Amino acid sequence: MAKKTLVAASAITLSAMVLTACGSDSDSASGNDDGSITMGFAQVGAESGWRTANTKSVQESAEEAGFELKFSDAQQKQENQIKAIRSYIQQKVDVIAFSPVVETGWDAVLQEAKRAKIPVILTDRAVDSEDTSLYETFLGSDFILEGEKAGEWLVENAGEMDVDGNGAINVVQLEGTTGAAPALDRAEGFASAIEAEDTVEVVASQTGDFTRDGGKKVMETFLGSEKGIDVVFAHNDDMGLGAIEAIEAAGLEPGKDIKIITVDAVKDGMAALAEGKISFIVECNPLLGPQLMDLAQKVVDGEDVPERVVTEETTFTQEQAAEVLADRQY
Ligand code: GYE
Repeated sequence: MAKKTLVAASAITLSAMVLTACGSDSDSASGNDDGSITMGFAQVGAESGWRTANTKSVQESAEEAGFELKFSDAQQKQENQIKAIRSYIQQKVDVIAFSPVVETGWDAVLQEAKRAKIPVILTDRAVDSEDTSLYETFLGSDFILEGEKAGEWLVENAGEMDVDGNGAINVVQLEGTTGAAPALDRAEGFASAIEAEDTVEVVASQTGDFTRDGGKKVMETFLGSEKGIDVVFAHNDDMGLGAIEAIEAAGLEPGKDIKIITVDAVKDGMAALAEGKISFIVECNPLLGPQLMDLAQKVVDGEDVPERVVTEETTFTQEQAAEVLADRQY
């Protein structure tokens, strides 16, 4: 693992954090004739409610900042993202931003961008590369912390989570996309938080690819193969919502017969939490657009930016979800 060192910073105090600056390779005078910036943005796909909110945030913020945005949807395929990045290089955009679908396999295309002197910003997901000069900064959540928060809450609420009261909490895990930073890191954080707890065990774990349908299918399999499931830990709300469908179809009551913990806190997830079908949600903030445009402007202007910008997030219980649901924007 050669990820850049994690430096904690709140979303709001971004500009105060210019510790480990790395300057841009681009001309400070770059931009369109009218001085505006062209950004090529290679999105992962449209796999989840989180992603939809993220895309909207990026598009709206680009417009507000007066950027010209070239946007592509890779349908969760790395090869499509690589193609999109190559086309942005050909089109000589001022800055490339992308959310890498998986962590590995980016060095070649990022070297091409570097040779073309086009700065790259990682947004939402990290890459696992030895060469950290291949990108200017990484803006996104601390996914290990998110997994830890989920595991810690489970341990703190062990009594309630032991649905069959047999003293053993059997957890099934719905993983995100195989090889994606949030899937790897949430699993790692969760595992470390429950490690010391002998009574809690992950008895089965499989990818549902961050989609509702994927979560439903994997949960159907688990319901057939596993005995005495107490808890589902889903790496995102959508897979948790898919699991709810599978649990109900099996004649069981989600939130009562099987407890569910998820990550994201998008509106549909929060509604299921307020309704009692989900027990706890760790927030992952998709509204990265404003910070991304701010970082892109700085990078294109040749200003220093921090090498890591971590978004600020919280967690929600059922009561807290009920309080904020009406005002939830996404
Ligand atoms: O949690 C999930 C989405 O990369 C943080 O991707 C993002 C994750 C998010 O599909 O819902």
